[in-house]
Amino acid sequence: MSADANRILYGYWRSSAAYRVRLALAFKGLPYKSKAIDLRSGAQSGVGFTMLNPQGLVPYLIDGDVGLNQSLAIIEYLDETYPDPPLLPGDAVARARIRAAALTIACDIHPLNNLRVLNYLKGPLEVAPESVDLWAEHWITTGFAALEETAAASTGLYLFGDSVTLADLCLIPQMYNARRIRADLTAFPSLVAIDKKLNALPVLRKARPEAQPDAV
Ligand SMILES: N[C@@H](CCC(=O)N[C@@H](CS)C(=O)NCC(=O)O)C(=O)O
Repeated sequence: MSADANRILYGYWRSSAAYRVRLALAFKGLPYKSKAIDLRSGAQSGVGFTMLNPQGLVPYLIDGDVGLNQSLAIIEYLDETYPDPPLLPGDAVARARIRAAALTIACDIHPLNNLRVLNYLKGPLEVAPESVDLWAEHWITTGFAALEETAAASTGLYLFGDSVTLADLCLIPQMYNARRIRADLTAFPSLVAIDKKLNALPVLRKARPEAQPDAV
């Protein structure tokens, strides 16, 4: 296992991809140092950070002598390296279903609402700010409509029963984002209920955006 002092997470308090990784680290009880990359100031594109992650996106995790980007790859690395408690429990089918729900958020919702995408719409494409908000809400609610069925079918407390999984760690930040843009969540009562139960877990509290050192 890597020394705790050598675990560093580069993130931003409101980054939902970084929030996923903070949740995984908190869930597994893994200590780390936070290094804030101020996305509003464009620090993600500066040479200091792109030397680490040429994509210019947070999160980026250093764990000992390992450096990793992409939140889901990071979380799966953590899950394989520090397996207890597991974030992908069950057999191959159960794990595939958890990954599918996580990817619905991480691939089909979140990228369409990322800062650089919204900035491109507002800037070079000259889309009106209110239309950009509609764009963001549209892709969140389109993805949530499918996830609501998963949530409603769950026989336990969370998206896949009574164990917190990778899918739940993706849901929490996406719900946070949805509320930030004041998306109408009335069509998603099961997702709202699960998110509430997840947010009540003390172990996950320190991962919240407002608990981060760079929160303003
Ligand atoms: N697929 C990547 C997405 C990472 C990502 O988009 N991060 C956002 C913050 S949530 C970012 O760094 N945005 C900077 C920008 O858009 O310029 C992951 O899951 O890690």
